[in-house]
Amino acid sequence: MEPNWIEIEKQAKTWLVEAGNKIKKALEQPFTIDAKSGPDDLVTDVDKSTEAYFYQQISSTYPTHHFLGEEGVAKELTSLSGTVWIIDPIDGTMNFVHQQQNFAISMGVFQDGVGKLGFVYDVIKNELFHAVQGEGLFVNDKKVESVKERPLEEAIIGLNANWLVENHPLQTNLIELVQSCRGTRSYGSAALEMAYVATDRMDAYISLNLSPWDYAGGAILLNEVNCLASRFDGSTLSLLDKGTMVCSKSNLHQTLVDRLQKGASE
Ligand code: 2AM
Ligand code: CA
Ligand code: CA
Ligand code: CA
Repeated sequence: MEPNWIEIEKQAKTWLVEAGNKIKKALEQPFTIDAKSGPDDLVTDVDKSTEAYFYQQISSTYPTHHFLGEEGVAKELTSLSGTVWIIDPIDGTMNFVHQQQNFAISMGVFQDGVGKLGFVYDVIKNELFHAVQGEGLFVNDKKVESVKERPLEEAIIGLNANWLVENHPLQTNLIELVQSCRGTRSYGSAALEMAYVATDRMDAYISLNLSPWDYAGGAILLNEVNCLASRFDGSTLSLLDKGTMVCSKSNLHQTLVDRLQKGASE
């Protein structure tokens, strides 16, 4: 039976607002910070409690639905069949810790692997980007009509400058790309950066290593305004495995894939 998407959208919005309020409250008190894979890979107890909150709400309201989150509160997800919620409770944890802003909750709801509802919620700015498959993209419920296509030399590209100095096979291509575009930005939250491409604040965003919860919500937003998101080689993003990610306005996408691929094949 097809889920009631109107009801699920309403539920999801209610939970996002509630989770956002809990996060704002948590910022008023001390919270624990741990490093995961290294000093630039942080997690706090707020990341974990926020994910647990979504998992509890979703599993009690929709017991047949499945759940994938960064902090692993649910059991491992191995299949995309049925209704799957993919959630990053705090995207931009380093910003959360250091700036207490510029982070977002990211959420994508999929039916048999097809994106149905996407949400990126900037808790502090109170800016909710949300998309409904086939109905469009909205910023605080105001519809975004279209994005402007720009050539590479007029494009603003979001990326992390650390990738430019690391000894990576794609280093030369990334440097050439940065030299060819109008400018770069680095906001430190993949979900927000994807939302910014979808709302014309940037033209593209690239990352060498993202996980499904980083891009699940953003990819659904982008799809509704005719933007594209893929691996660097142009292949489809996996919702179960991590890897590279390039997203942009549709006309720019092939140019970026060609530029990024050049390094991969040499
Ligand atoms: P996170 O804050 O949820 O970890 C910039 O760091 C962007 O890359 C953020 O969206 C961040 O998500 C994501 N990211 C993915 N893998 C990361 C890692 N190993 N360390 C830091 N950030 C990571
Ligand atoms: Ca993380
Ligand atoms: Ca993330
Ligand atoms: Ca996270």
